[in-house]
Amino acid sequence: MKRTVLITGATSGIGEAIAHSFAQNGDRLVLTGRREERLSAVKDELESTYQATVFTYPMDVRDAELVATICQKILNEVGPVDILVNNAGLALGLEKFQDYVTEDMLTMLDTNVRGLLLVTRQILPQMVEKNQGHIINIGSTAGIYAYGGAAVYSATKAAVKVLSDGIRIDTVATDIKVTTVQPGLVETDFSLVRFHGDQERAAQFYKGIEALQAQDIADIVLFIANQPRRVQISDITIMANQQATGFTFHREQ
Ligand code: NDP
Ligand code: 8X3
Repeated sequence: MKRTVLITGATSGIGEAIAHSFAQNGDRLVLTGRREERLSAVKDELESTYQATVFTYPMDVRDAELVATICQKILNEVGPVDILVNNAGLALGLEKFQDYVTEDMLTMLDTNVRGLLLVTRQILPQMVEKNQGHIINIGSTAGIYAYGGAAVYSATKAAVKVLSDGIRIDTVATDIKVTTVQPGLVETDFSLVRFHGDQERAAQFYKGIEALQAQDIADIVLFIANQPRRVQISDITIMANQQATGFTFHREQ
């Protein structure tokens, strides 16, 4: 049966790849993100490639009022959400905590933590009402292993894991599943965003490393969502082959 899958941050990278996987699987998609033209482009591609049903709603997850309005609009116009993938997120900067730009710290916190809980707070009640649903939160290996220059990013991703665990406890008497997906190094626009659009620095970062691809994570997310009712994958960590912890990896010279 077709499910309705709401994905935050579906305009690029992992979120976009997840949209492809669910579309190919025959599910209905509700895509959000800030860049409207990217949302339209992804929708067009999914419709033409998979004949998928796709709805798009531009949304900045940091804006509490907007999130409430858009989520209620989605529930009214599209109907109940079966699977929520909280993927929108970012790292900004890679400096020692004492040197960090305060605004960058707050943007990470607002997007990765506040945004995730604002969206989930809007969508979860109708799942509870239906006694069914799946929340898939994109954490990171950074949430398990802190690394230099990433104290705040790592803390936001640790918070994602703990929020998932807490929500799983609060919904334990229901059929709702909660999963944290913790990817390691994935080659997307992540580093370009982290380095404030510095293309050379972003490309340099992946040099000599066979990083994971967004589709690798998307395949795993679909696998998680396609388990039978009795199976709940609570957490999963996926590293690149030459990655040992969050930021310990082997680089070919
Ligand atoms: P991308 O930069 O390619 O994608 C980030 C997505 O998040 C975009 O679609 C962007 O959309 C969206 N986003 C960012 N800020 C906001 C906001 N305020 N409101 C709504 N959407 C927002 O990076 P990735 O695909 O790599 O990142 C996706 C997730 O995966 C993030 O949570 C990231 O932390 C996590 N992750 C990434 C890893 C990696 O190595 N790449 C590894 C582990 C986890 P738009 O700009 O249109 O709003
Ligand atoms: C992103 C993965 O290792 O670049 O969450 O921090 S890493």
